[in-house]
Amino acid sequence: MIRRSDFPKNFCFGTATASYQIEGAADEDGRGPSIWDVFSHMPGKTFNDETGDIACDHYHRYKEDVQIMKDIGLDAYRFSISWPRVMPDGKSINQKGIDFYNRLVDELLEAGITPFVTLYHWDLPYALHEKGGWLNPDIAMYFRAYATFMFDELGDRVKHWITLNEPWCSSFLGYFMGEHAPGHQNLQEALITTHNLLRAHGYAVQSFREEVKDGEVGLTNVVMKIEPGDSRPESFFVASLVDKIVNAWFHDPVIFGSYPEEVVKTYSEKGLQVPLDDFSIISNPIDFFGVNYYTRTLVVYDENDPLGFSYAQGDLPKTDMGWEIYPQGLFDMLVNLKERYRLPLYITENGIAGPDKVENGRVSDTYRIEYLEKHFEKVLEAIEAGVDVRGYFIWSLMDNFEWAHGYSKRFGIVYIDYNTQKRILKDSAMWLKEFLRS
Ligand code: GCO
Repeated sequence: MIRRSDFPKNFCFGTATASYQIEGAADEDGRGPSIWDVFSHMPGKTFNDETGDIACDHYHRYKEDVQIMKDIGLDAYRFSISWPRVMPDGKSINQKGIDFYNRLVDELLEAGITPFVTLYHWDLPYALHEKGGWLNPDIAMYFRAYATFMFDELGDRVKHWITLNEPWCSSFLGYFMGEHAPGHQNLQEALITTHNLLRAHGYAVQSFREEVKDGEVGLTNVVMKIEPGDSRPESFFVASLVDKIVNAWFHDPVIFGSYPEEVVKTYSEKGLQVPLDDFSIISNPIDFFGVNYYTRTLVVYDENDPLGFSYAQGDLPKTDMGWEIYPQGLFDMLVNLKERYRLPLYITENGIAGPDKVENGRVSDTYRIEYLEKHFEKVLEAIEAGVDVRGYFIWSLMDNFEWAHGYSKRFGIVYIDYNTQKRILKDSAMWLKEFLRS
């Protein structure tokens, strides 16, 4: 059995959340609307038309939530700042909004929990969206100003910062596949928004170096293990291309100052414009990559698809999201990232959604314990293989608003009864508590 003491001394275990998914209090204390407020209020965009208006009511219950983490014995907590809460129009300061994060940070520090702050987890102020949002190149400067403000306000106490969470989702799910806010379906826009996200990231890193001298800053990407879904050589070829489309596209510019050439060529051949400016900003040196890992993705050659591939179903056991459970992929990707980029890594998200129910006051999520244990083992193997992994954050602390899936997917180690806002520690949380003491 794996034990905490098998991990390096300074290795930190935490949980992760995101503002729009947990905070609620959407109209309170001067918060402005974000693209997710507007999107989730449009009929048909989310499961049962659910929204983050109330979510887990964390805005009011943060003390209880911090106490829960303290009881479990967690070292760290990764949360995100709601940009429209601190800057309702994207640029003017809302003191009550910043007060909330000050209280949260103080509460965490008092509980002995290290805060890891994500600046952008998808809730763009709607006022900025109306100015073109991520399509507008000026967005990078708005983001820099917002980031600078947050570094000034919290940088004395918060030493671990993540600029963006999963720019792939913001750009490709939001602007190409239409599943996420703002719901556009245009590949050219996805390429422009990716670039502006990366520029925003780079400017924020630049400001971080001026504002926070004794901290670290990084970027979190969703890291997908891409494998061919059949044995045709063409499928092997597209698997390698898709790996670069989803993974290297979001890492290479930050480290090498360029997009992977093969992908630039593929897009250009389709008549798409790939923005190629500002790489010196984008590649401002960072301190770590955050890795969000959930599953592998199978792709096969598809001559009818404009980019030549389609997704395939695998036959491994699946989670409630329909994602295959594949711990080996975490090990493989950690090793790949190490070899290609040579940066320290944090696993900033990993976890599983399942059909959790309260029975006699208990939630027995044995499958989640197994999932976590197997992934912990792979992290340890990666460390033993020489990968510099510094921490692991479970997605998520508590059940929450799972974007287009509304409240239908439960990822938490803490169960939320959405009628009463009661928090119930699932068996996985009890297991984790034991593990952290071991
Ligand atoms: C993501 C986001 C989280 C999700 C989680 C489960 O990776 O999509 O960072 O906000 O809730 O990943 O899908």
